Amino acid sequence: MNIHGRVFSAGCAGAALAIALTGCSSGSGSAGSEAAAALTTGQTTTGQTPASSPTATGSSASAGGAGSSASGASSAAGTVAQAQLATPQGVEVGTVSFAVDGDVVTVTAEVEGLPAGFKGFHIHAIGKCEPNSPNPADPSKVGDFLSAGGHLGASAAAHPGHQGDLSSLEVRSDGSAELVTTTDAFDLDAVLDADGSAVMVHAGPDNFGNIPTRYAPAPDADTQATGDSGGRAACGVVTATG
Ligand SMILES: [Cu+2]
Repeated sequence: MNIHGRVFSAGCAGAALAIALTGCSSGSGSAGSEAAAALTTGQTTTGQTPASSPTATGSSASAGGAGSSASGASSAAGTVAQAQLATPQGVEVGTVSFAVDGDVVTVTAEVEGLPAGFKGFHIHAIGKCEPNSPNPADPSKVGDFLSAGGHLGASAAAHPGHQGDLSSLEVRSDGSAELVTTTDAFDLDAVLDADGSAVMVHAGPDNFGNIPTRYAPAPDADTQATGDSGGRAACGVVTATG
């Protein structure tokens, strides 16, 4: 409760701020929703819009509104790191902010312009968001954002026990989603390490390794590595905001 109030009330103190900042979901018809609608309108449902510039401009509300640089945007109080999410086509689709209180990291996501439904949402181990890139564990595999590697902490546990495993995004019918979740599974030093980290939104839902044995003997290696949430739909390199 406290977290929710802190995050949203801080970013929506007044009408002007509500226009400048995405994530002002406390009222109906927020600026964030309008931005989402505008972006969705300018984009196909699969996010394959070739004209990325106008769409990216339209999504600037998620980065703090007119005149704000992406790095200067802060959609959550106490933000110490942030990631700007974009599709493989370069269309900006939202912002993920990180705030720290003791051992607890609060992750706040504001997303728009994505297909509706639950989407797997993780921190991946390498701070690269490259379309059509090789999987570092198996360079013969090439695909969108594969160079971001596996989940943060994947070598130490099976999914959903990875440090980078997070609650899923639920994208609404208008293509937007908001998520505030907390974790003590990692600290920011692990995210902002030498090779960085990337926030990933997947194309499909995460099964969290929950495969009842009436379907299969046990989750297989792929499930334990990924949660089977499909392709990588949007990615953002995590950067410190100072
Ligand atoms: Cu992932």
